[in-house]
Amino acid sequence: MKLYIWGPAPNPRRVRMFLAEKGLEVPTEDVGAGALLKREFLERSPHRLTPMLELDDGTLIGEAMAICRYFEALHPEPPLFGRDAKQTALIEMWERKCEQEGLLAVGEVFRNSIPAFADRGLGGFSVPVPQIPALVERGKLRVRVFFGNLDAQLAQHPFVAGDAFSVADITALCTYDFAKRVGLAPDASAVHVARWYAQVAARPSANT
Ligand SMILES: N[C@@H](CCC(=O)N[C@@H](CS)C(=O)NCC(=O)O)C(=O)O
Repeated sequence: MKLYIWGPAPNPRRVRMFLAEKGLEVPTEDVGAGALLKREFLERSPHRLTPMLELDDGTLIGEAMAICRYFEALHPEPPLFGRDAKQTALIEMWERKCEQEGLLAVGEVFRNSIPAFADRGLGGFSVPVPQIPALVERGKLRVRVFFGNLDAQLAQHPFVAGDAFSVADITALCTYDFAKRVGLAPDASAVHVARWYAQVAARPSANT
């Protein structure tokens, strides 16, 4: 088994944090080469994205949450996708919100503004995808709204999806740190996000 990652990129980091929370060690290879992925990896990977998990029988599993679910099924403790129907649904809802409204919004800013990603406005494409500067401002607006919604949720709950740490916190933390990298950390009024961040960033898994 091998996990393919790309340096500090947020999607592979979601899996690395998940594995650390589970106390699992999986052989890992960084297939990044600066702002590019190594040719050997791209030739073998149909979706051209990290993370990618390769099983011993050659099966390739992409998508961070699909990989996490694979390990959750094999190692259910501690549960990071919930224990009962209600928890599972809330975690699924918040994880998806954090990914779609948070992580993808930061990605929109990052991919459309960083010079090293010129002609790579979207990841996973083998053909040039131009950057669209107008998406940078829209992405910033989306990130601001996301952190506002997250703050309202964290005003009511200790963790993103309720009373327990879950994959929703992992995606939210990776989103927060990715946002910091592009100067989009929440402003000082997001006091509940700040309280939550101080707590989850201190977990050993956040050092991945
Ligand atoms: N939906 C995918 C997104 C994966 C993704 O966007 N990975 C980025 C790193 S964060 C990547 O490998 N991009 C390759 C590229 O830009 O060429 C997941 O959840 O794993």
